[in-house]
Amino acid sequence: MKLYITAGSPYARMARMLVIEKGLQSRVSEHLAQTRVPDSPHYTISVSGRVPYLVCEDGEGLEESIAICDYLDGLVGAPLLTRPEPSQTLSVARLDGRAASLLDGLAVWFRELVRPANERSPTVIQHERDRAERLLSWWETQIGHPWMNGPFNHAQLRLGCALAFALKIRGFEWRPDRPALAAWFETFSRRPSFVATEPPAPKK
Ligand SMILES: N[C@@H](CCC(=O)N[C@@H](CS)C(=O)NCC(=O)O)C(=O)O
Repeated sequence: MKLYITAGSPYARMARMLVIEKGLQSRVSEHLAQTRVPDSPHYTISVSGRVPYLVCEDGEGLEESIAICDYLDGLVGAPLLTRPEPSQTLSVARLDGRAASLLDGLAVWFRELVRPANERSPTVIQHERDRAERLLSWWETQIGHPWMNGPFNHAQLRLGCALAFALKIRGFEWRPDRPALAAWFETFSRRPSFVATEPPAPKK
């Protein structure tokens, strides 16, 4: 199978981590895609042009990081990504939603910052910074939730990749005021799959 990625994509990192977590390295090869440029060859492979994009064992493609992670998780061995019991569904949906919201907002913010200076919107940058600050402070109060500290799951994977991505935003240091979240991230960042997928430092 071919997994299309960019080195710095936090969404692709989720899928790349799952490949390692499930020991699927011999069945999944990584391929760098060119995104956000006109006429990228990637558009002939993935109609949306996004990463991660996995060409599955049936030869068809699949996008969306969580869908790819779930597919990989089901390929071999016991499932790694824990699913909520019916009684946990609502509280887990809240955690999943806020991890997704944090990551999606950070992606918009980061994308704005890497645009040419004359195309950047200060309004968008401020809006996304404020959203990130609010969500990170919410996570500081919620990170002790048992779902975030038990067996591995979507929310942990997405939050961990989001927190790492936030640290790639130059000048944005979320940890000093959020010691509980920082301690959780410190533990998360010791996962070998996380260490192995560390993206290169962004261009200055
Ligand atoms: N919801 C998608 C988001 C994927 C996404 O936005 N990926 C970015 C890279 S971080 C991308 O491919 N951007 C290329 C583009 O916008 O054309 C997922 O979870 O996989």
